[in-house]
Amino acid sequence: MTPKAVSTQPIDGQKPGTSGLRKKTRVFMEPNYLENYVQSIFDGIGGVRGKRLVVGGDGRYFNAEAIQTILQMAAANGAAHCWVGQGGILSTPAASHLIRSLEADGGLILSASHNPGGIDEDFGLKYNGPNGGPASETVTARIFARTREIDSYHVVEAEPVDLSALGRQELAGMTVEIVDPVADYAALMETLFDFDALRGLFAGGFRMRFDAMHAVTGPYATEILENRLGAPEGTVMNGTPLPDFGRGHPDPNPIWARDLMNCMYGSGAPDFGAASDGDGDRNMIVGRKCYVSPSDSLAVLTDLAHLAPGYADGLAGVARSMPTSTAVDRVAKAKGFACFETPTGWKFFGNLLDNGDVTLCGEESAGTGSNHVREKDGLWAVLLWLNILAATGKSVAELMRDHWQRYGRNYYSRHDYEAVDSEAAHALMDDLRGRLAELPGKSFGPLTVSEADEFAYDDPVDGSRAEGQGLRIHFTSGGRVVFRLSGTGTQGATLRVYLEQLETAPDVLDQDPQAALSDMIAAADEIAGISRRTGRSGPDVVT
Ligand code: VG1
Ligand code: CO
Repeated sequence: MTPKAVSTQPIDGQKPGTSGLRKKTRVFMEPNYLENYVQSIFDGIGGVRGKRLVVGGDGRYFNAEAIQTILQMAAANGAAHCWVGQGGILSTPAASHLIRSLEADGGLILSASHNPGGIDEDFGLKYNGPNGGPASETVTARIFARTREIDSYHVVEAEPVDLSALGRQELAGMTVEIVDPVADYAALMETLFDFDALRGLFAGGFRMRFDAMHAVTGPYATEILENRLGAPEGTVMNGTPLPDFGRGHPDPNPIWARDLMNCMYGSGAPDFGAASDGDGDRNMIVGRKCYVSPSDSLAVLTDLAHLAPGYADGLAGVARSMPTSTAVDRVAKAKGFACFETPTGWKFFGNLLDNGDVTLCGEESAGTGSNHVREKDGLWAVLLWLNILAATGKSVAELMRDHWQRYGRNYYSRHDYEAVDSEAAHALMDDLRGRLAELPGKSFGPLTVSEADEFAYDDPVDGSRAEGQGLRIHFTSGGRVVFRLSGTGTQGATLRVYLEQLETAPDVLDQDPQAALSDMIAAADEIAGISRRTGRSGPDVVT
């Protein structure tokens, strides 16, 4: 089992996107593809000799095989110790927690998150640093640079590790330790939330459905909600992780979590519904006949987090990604703490969290989290909602009504145009970028542009700058539309159009968001020529 060096050549396109490298599974399975990328990660972080790493993934097709390769390469590169979730399973937030609590040097997380899984679907891999968070852009740039010049990788030929057996094994001088993927994470949740109150809630007849979408949160939700909190068996739907997620899209939104939506809007709906994504870092919240948009969820949690023991002292500040609605900004203002605006992707929250500037963070894409880990965390958000419901005794619909009455309502929607011809999508963005300066003062239907720019972010902690983070058109009405291209897709380009309009008049707080935003939807199409350039008559996904 002596390590050997295998010669290789750079492979095009191994550039990490919003959240690591995502490609079609078959691409990851091509000769040397995974190996090149793993060696580039190791080289990009200055080698792994003597280091201790956490490894795990969301259980999708190719998860276990890829873990064996990673372990054989970590051993060959001199790593001292790898902790692996049993069966190769670790949710993204659980991996983040393990890196932090074990004081590991970092971790490799295998997931393409909300993208479907299977041999003809998607696979992904990302590196998280010693703070438990996704690598910064400086580090991913170094990793990418290595993929452009790599000429060999190191691997040991060895029998596969038994991923099912808890405890320590040895692999060519490296210790592999298989750990329970759920236990430490569940224990962390017990320190943040009032589990007695939550047990009381379920004992009192409160009913919920949690849709794990056949993805990684199944075992976590079953242990926490059913075993520890006493929710009835069957509370967790689709709770067994499957390599192809039951052929579904493990993306918790009203389109892909249709069964849950039908249940929550049907007769005899339970009190509360929630869903998570492939790797367990996203959350969808829905009350009885009341879907909560992720941006609103962030605002409500920011307003009421102090009702949970882990946040009883209040929040240091909050952060949201730029396209996320400004609902949370008004809560922060009312409470007197800072609200930061960052580019899309959790990696941009890391410095603010490490520096103690913010306690809660969120994205419009159903990501919410706090300083307990350095990733967004689906089940955490569900438990915080449950804690707030228990503490207030109110329903989701009542909480939303209270919130909008007090702060106004940011009507919000995201329209996605998926698998668009890449050239057409880039031409749309390039053309719009070129016209930004001439837009102010122009009218589109009843809307007049007040400002237009391209978002760039200067990190207040390390001074780094991220440019080209989305085109923003503000209107004199106070509303805005944002255009950006996705950095997680694997086919063509995905155009995301984010629409937002604040309403404060008490009699207009109950509209359908698509109706409330109809003028802006028309204006967005006119401004960017979406249908003309993409050949699409409407978006593929509306959230
Ligand atoms: C999307 C979301 C972004 C999220 C990212 C990773 O990125 O918009 O908010 O952080 O996915 O989430 P993009 O570049 O496709 O818009 V996950 O749950 O994939 O780790
Ligand atoms: Co995810």
